Amino acid sequence: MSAPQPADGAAVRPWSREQFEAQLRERGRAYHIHHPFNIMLNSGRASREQVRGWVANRYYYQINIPIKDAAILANCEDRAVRRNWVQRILDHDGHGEDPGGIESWLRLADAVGLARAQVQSLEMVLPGVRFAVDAYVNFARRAPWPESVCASLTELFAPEIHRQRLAGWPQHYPWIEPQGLHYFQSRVSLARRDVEFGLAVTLERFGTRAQQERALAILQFKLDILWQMNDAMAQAYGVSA
Ligand code: AHQ
Repeated sequence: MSAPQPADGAAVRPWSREQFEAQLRERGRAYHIHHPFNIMLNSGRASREQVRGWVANRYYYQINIPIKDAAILANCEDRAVRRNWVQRILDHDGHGEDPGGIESWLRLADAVGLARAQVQSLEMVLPGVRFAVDAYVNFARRAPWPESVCASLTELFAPEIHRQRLAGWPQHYPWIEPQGLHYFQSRVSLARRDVEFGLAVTLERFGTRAQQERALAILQFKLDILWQMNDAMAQAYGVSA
């Protein structure tokens, strides 16, 4: 996607950092918090089958995050960036006494009444979810690492979606054992920490107007990945208005 060129052929001036950040944040209107399936889930109207389907399908996304992040590390020549980014893998795979986010997600599966073995078999993962997640991992394998950092910025909008779950699910879904929600609690602060670094890298590395427009296109690509996962689940499990 090339930047708009004025008639006289002069390059369009880049946005200031503040303007560029505002442009990135404005894309939050397409975040999956606004998808009908997520709205159903977070407003308490999901059935047990729909909640279980969501947990089993999102498990595929969760186990691929550290693989995606390892691809970014493999592409990144900048030691300072790698020193920061490696923490994301440890957060999900676990480290020392911390069992990690993937284990927390399996505890969420336990809490909603799914058998771990069934979730780990990936037999419930829908084609549309698998394709969307694989598109994200393959993007990170192929793209320059700053572009993959930019793609992670959908987490600009993640603290709110986690807070919605923590605020609503206990009374919406009393049948879910409360300790299963630990993952959402952990992500509120981790997402904020991760996004602070990712945003600083993106504002720094995407300097020309053409690069800034590219960053917006990358963010839209990742927003579409999250949206498509919800589309696939709505199609498979139904979505009540
Ligand atoms: O639990 C999530 C997570 O660990 C990550 C990592 C980050 C990335 O690298 O793209 N994105 C992300 C997200 C997580 N949870 C999603 C949710 O709705 O629970 C949100 C998702 C994101 O906003 O990209």
